[in-house]
Amino acid sequence: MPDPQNFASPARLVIRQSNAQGNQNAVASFADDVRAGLTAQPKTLPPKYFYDALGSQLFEAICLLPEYYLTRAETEIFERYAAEIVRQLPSPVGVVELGSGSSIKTRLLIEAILANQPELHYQPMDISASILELSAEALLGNYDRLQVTGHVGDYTRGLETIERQEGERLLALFLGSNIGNYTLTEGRALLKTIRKALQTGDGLLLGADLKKPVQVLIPAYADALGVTAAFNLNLLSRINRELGADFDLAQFEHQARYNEERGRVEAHLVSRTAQTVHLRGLGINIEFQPGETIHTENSYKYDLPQLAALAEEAGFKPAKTWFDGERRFSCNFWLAI
Ligand code: AVJ
Repeated sequence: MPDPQNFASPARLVIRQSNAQGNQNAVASFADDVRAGLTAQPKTLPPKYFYDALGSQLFEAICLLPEYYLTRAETEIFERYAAEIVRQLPSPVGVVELGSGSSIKTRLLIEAILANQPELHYQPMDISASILELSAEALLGNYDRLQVTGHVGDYTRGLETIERQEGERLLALFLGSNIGNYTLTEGRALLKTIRKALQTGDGLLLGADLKKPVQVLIPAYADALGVTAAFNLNLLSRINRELGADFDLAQFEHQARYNEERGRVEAHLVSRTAQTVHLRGLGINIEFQPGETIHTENSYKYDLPQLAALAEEAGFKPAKTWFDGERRFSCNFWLAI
């Protein structure tokens, strides 16, 4: 019998599909985005589609890899500084998180906040319904003073539905260098959208990976076990399943490249041969030259002046930055002004 005090009571959990038109619309935009990306020159696919149920779990596995230092570095920062981070805003605070995933690192911040106030309203948003539901249930089972309102879907839609309880400041979390998937221009626009959803006196905690030698970056995105390769190739498997395509995964190779000029790691799927792929659901065929790539992801790396400029352009005052012991990763607290 579950302890009634600790049982994940439905009253403390609400999960919304922020895509109001529901699932059919999501299928249509996946089809449109795949069509546009694969008929473009060079070929591209948006990284947000990595995160089906398997893709989200593969990403969790990536976070455990020895080469993928980002998650460990950010966790180290929270283990050391969580109390100081959450003290940047007066209590009571509510927490909003963009791209919450498993919410494992967030637990350290949740615990630090619950040490200062009796209850916490946590509003996670994620593109993956499965991981959002799993992590919300797990959190409610562990924290009986927590209330969770989850949003499944794109950040921009989720940000429109943010709730604020009486007298509370909001702390928005954008962790794990999730911002790195956006170009600097897109990132600036998203940060402005976040700022608009907040009020003056609220805060944003931005986890941003720092520029570093390519000898460290490439293994982080092309690990020896091949988990990142599986994560990247799973996008083709998702297209096969959801859009009736016939990608032969063995005919594509995962590749991570560092684009020095743009300051980003790029993930590609390289065609091993000349081949034609049939996308039955879209009624199109796509041809590949040997060595031709599909560019599936950018992971931008930042320096401190870049981050300061982004804060200012988006309407925030950078208040404090914390680093892991090896200064690989940064957590930046910005005050909405
Ligand atoms: C979740 C976007 C931060 O870019 O580092 C990890 C995703 N891709 N390995 C990143 C990812 C390949 C990750 N983000």
